[in-house]
Amino acid sequence: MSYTLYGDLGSGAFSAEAALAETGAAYNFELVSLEKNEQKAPAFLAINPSGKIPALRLPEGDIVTESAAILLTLADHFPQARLLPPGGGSERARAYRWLAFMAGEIYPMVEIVDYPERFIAQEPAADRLRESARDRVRERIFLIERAAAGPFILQSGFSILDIYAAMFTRWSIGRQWRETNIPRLNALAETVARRPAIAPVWARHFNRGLA
Ligand SMILES: N[C@@H](CCC(=O)N[C@@H](CS)C(=O)NCC(=O)O)C(=O)O
Repeated sequence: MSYTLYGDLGSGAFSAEAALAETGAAYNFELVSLEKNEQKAPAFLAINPSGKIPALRLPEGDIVTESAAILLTLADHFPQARLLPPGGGSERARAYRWLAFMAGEIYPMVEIVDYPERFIAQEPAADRLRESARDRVRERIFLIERAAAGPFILQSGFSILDIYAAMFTRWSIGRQWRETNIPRLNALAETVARRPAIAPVWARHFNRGLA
């Protein structure tokens, strides 16, 4: 039995797939097309009732949803991949802090940027809401830029935080803003994209090499 990852290219499924690639585990990728709204189809709602990707089916059959929970689960399943610093120490606490920050403070803003009409129906107001959410994403990513130890977020080295942060650099904020305002995270994303295990995953999801 292997893992099955449900997701789309360029989506939050990137983080789960990149972590899977780092572990060396066997997995299948089941496409759930956001363009076709398949995340809201009954077949997928039976997997994740919140109608969002990614979702991961574990080899034993259980489903894990929520990108941060998937990353933590994979770090637990494959300790030899060292996706997190050792448990109980201050670096682990720091890892939890910034993982929770990205999942709780940044990811929800991305839904507003992508689907402002879910929150306010009227056209001009929806556009203003989208831009305001984009500003919040930028402000919050900037906090990670400041907190990052460099070259990775944690002093202890590469972790799932770097995969997660690299993904957020590819959404909502815009290339020019990214290159001007978050040079350390920009470089970190390029480092993540070049990791041997992740490089093919990055290319599939973001399709344009390091663009
Ligand atoms: N809290 C969820 C958010 C997942 C999420 O918003 N995924 C996006 C794709 S990146 C999605 O499925 N959007 C489709 C929708 O909201 O209808 C997580 O961390 O996994």
